[in-house]
Amino acid sequence: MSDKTAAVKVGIIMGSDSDWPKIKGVAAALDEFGVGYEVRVMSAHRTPHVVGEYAMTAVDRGLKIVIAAAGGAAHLAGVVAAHTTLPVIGLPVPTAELGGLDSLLSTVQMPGDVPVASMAVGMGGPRNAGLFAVQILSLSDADLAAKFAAFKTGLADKIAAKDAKLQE
Ligand code: RP5
Repeated sequence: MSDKTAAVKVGIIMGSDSDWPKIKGVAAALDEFGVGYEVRVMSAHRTPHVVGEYAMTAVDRGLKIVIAAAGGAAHLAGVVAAHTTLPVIGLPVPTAELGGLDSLLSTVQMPGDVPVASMAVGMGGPRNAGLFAVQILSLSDADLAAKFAAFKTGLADKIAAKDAKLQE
């Protein structure tokens, strides 16, 4: 669960509530690091004005990063990036029809001058979106940076332990 006392720094938005079961790993990653976030449903196609308003007011509301997840014709991250100076992380959601290749291409293929940092479809995509947000926030937060460094050390320790077990 989100730490209600933590300042909300990350906006997690998705094109439909049907995306949530596939992307909730984003929130889990932020929870691990105690980063505050909000979760909203809004659609680049079904509620375009809501998306525009959200993106245009994000800086004033104290957000530092927006993570935008969508599937199919996944324009949500791009539309947010068009309306804010904040870094935007795009999360392509797997689809039944085309396996998420549709989501990936429509998220990642941004025109020059409007960057979106696109994560993987499925696999570690949602978790990596959360971790990438933590890394960005770590640049101006020494405590968070120390936590992330400890997390990286932990990863290396786990792999070393697995390798050592194989050598037994
Ligand atoms: C996209 O359309 C959403 O992000 C979702 O992945 C997809 C299907 O939405 P629903 O029809 O389930 O609401 O905009």
